[in-house]
Amino acid sequence: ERVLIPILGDQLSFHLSSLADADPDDTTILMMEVVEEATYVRHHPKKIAFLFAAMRHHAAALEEAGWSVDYVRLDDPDNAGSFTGEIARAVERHDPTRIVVTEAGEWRVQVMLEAWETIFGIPVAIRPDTRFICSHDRFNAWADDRRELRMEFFYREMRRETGLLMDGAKPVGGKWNFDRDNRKPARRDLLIPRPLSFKPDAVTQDVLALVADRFGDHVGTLDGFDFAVTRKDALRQQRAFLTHALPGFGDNQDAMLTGEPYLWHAVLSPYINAGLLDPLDLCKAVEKEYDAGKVPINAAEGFIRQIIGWREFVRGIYWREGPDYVTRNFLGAKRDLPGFYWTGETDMHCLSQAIGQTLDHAYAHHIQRLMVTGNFALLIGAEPQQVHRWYLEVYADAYEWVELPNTLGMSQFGDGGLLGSKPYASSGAYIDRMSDYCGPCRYDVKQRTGPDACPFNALYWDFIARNREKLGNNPRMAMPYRTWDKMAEETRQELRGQAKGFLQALDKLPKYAG
Ligand code: FAD
Ligand code: DLZ
Ligand code: SF4
Repeated sequence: ERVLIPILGDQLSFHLSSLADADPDDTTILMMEVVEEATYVRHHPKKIAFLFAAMRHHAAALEEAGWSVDYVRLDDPDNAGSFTGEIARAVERHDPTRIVVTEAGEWRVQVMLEAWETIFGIPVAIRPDTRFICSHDRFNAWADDRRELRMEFFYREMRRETGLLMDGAKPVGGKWNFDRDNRKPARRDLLIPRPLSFKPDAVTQDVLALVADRFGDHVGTLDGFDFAVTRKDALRQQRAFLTHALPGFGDNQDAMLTGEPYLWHAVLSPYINAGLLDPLDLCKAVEKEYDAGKVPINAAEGFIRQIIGWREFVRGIYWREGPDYVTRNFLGAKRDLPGFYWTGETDMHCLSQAIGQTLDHAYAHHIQRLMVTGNFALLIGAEPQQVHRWYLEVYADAYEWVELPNTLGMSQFGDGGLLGSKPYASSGAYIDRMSDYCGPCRYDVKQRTGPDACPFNALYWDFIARNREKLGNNPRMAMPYRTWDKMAEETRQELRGQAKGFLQALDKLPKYAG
């Protein structure tokens, strides 16, 4: 027999389910750089370069391990431009008796894989992606008999099943969650860790030239590209994180500092999501640091929760909710996302910092995504689908299965509360508490109205007031509604007038032309 095994760009792992029982002697692995994947949204050039470079290095590593790899480059003159088009050409070239593939990371591509059997008239086995800890069936079994899906309870089951940070049936340290010890405000520290910087080799330089030529008009800069593009280098970054940043991860998880994009974060998500690093191995390595007394429990637990809790939970939601999840808009938000999301040019310092570094590095950490860019989009009533598209474009770690629930669900409350029990909306006070952004800002975070007032303040109250019908009965929103109701009518009108003026000015700003 002749087996064709297509490996997609985010499947760059050796222990892939499609390869589990494959025999190198009768298998051809197919890897394809295709224009459709690079342009279905206009990905950040660093994201495309990372993926193509990682794909080319992975193909070489597979060949070294004895596999036959048929690698189709973007500049191949016969390149068909899409996954299905390339499968058609590969079927001609190799005349396979069957195709085996690991399931895709998004509905759009999964639908393609599911059509191949009919289109090509040969058996196509689509296998579960076993790089995740929780299978679709396992997630559904957990979710089916629950009225409300809460990450915290799902996470406890994953702790039990993996045995991570468990002391028999009990959580290590006596508590499941040490978040109370986390979330300290930002402090300047001379010892802020830095992610490693990897010098592009000849293969990566070729990719950088190709991406500059073909996708140089996408927003975001390619300059200073220094991502790891091999498993070996990704493991070096993992080690650097464990040694230098993990000990401070919990304490500083929500902190934001001007000019410091990474702080104590892992900066590993592009590598985990593309398959260069294994999430469970990483968690075991974190546990080992804790066991060795090198990191405190709040850091180890907090980090492991992000991976076996949040990461697995959002994936479960994505596949459970189905392909129409992307259309949800619980709050009926319709505003266009302002053009400055694609330039960083705004006098709101927090936004210019978060957006500017995103365009520079294709990275922002969680609190910047949630409480700065996400919060602002939520407060102005931006259409969740536009917000979703932006996040999918600009982050090197963005694939729909993880980006969509985080954006549309957690950040924009578009699903009405599947991901979080209340919207992550806040005034400028939160940003001021967790960052040093407000000091140099042109606006005054303490003022609510007037020309110098921080826009987040009036926008927050306007958001509360205008969404009363949808949010007024949410018990977790009782406090802000009580505060709003206690305000003098005149104050309420001033706040709404201030927000209205700001939104009118915002709507006159240039839109994104891409
Ligand atoms: P750390 O802060 O060091 O966290 C460690 C790891 O935990 C990450 O590498 C990641 O694998 C995992 N993790 C943490 N939080 C989450 C989460 N909420 N969901 C899933 N995994 C998580 N993450 C993505 O991987 N891809 C995305 O496209 C993405 N889009 C997001 C959009 C919005 C609006 C928000 C609020 C969050 C999004 N996240 C996304 C989650 C999170 O912001 C990133 O995983 C994180 O910033 C990656 O950087 P890091 O590796 O330094 O993470
Ligand atoms: C994101 C991406 C990009 C930019 N380019 C490619 C590509 O040329 N070839 C490929 O195999 N995969 C690419 N990807 C990743 C796919 O879009 C990803 O596999 C799907 O989102 C499904 O998970
Ligand atoms: Fe952002 Fe307001 Fe602070 Fe300026 S004052 S940085 S706009 S929160």
